[in-house]
Amino acid sequence: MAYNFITADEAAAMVKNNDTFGLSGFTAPGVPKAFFEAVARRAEKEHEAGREFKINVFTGASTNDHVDGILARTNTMGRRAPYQNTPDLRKRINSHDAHYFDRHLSDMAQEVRYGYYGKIDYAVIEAAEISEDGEVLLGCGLGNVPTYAHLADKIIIELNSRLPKSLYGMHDVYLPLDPPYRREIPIFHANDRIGRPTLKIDPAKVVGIIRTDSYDGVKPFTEPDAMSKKIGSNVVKFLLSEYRNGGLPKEFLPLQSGVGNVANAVLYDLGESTELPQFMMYTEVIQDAVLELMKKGKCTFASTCSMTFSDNVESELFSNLDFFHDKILLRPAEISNNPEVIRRLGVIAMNTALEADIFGNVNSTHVLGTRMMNGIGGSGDFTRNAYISIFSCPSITKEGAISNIVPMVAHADHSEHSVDVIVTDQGIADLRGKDPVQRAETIIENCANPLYKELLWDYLKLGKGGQTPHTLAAAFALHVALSETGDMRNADFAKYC
Ligand code: 0RQ
Repeated sequence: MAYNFITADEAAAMVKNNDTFGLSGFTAPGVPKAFFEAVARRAEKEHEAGREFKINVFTGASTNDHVDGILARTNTMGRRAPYQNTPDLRKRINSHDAHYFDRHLSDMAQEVRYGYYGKIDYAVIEAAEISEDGEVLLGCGLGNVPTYAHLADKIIIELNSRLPKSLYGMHDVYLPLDPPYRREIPIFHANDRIGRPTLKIDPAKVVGIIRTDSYDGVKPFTEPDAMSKKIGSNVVKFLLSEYRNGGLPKEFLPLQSGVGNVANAVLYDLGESTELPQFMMYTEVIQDAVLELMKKGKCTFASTCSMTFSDNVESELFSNLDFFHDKILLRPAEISNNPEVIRRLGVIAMNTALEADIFGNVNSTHVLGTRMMNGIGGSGDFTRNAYISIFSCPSITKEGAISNIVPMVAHADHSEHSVDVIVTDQGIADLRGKDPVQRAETIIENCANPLYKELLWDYLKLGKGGQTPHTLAAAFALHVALSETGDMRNADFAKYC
């Protein structure tokens, strides 16, 4: 079949107000880079002419400035799910210009297939290559592309000449059946391959191919700061002691790690440890540190949804693909984050909290319980199903004006029933087997910052009984003090009791 090569502006001219798009990719990699810039240009003209023009965007996870950034700045974003992390879009979400619903990443594809969110008008897919009969060689991030491509009425391909054809074989494209026909996901080791190396689409749906030529634009990895190093070294201390005490099997277990500085610091320290054996990763994102661990032979394999490498590291990967080819497998989000597989493999989950409370509940998403930061991402998929689930955060933020350990989280993403361990720069709180008061004592003693310890002990002592001795009127005293005075240290429980 002969495809129609078009410009991004020609593709954008086809778009109608309120169309819904499903995108390839997960974090910046694999996400389209030209089409939505053109849609934003079109939107500006429509808005100038006084016409309503917004689109709905469903992704794998966060995207890049070419999608979320530009659509937010031009106020073109309508509905958006399941995860984002762009400052401009965050503003639109918190002012209700964009309607964001924050879902577990493993759930999104099946929920779209179940019909929760209506029909998908277009799938927009970044590709390294497409054959005449519709075999698509995908880029460096998959997300929910198999589902979006399957359900969309029309498909737009962005053919990126930067992507080497030698990526062939690094993808594991798999679309499960839906209930009541769903079978087991047959992954028994992190490196089991279950799907196809390419995405098969119906070539008749392709309305145009846009040529592109750019990197994913992931910012270079910076050396972890002192706080991240302290937290990272405490996480590693905990893993090592578990390993020594037989709390983890001698073969070790696959790791999941979130994104950011702390995750990189943990991986770096794990690489330095001579005591820990080689390990695999079963995760949603791999960052620069993982390639280093692979070169050292410490990490032998990574199953992931995306290779979120900075541009330099991505170039290094592309020029050494022979070495990395059989060490990395890219899967769709509902497989990389699949609860059944995570539980079967016994994944060690390491994620980040905005704040944790003294009883072990975690807020990963809402600043002061109201303002959306990013979203739950894959943290819930892994936390709930992990062999052991670790949350880390600094003990204080903004030079001590904020305690990240609070009496009660102002929004709960991960409950006391799923969180096993909390780690800060101050230390480690192992919550397993402890009742709520014992958990509170451990968290205050080991994880709270000295600036806040007394305040948190005072709160615990206020309790008048019950298994979880909250004093409801005073539970948010630290948050209220932060919003009213700019500093949680001004909290005054006496005002409420
Ligand atoms: O603000 O940007 O003004 O400096 O929040 O905080 O410490 O830089 O932390 O970048 O690692 O993000 C939970 C948001 C942490 C992230 C979260 C302020 C702080 C700073 C950012 P500034 P840090 P990080 C893998 C799994 C959910 C998704 C997930 C996240 C800014 O890890 O989105 O886990 N997780 N996915 O100053 C007010 C507090 C605060 C606070 C920090 N308690 N109150 N502000 N800040 N704590 C990835 C995927 O799913 C793809």
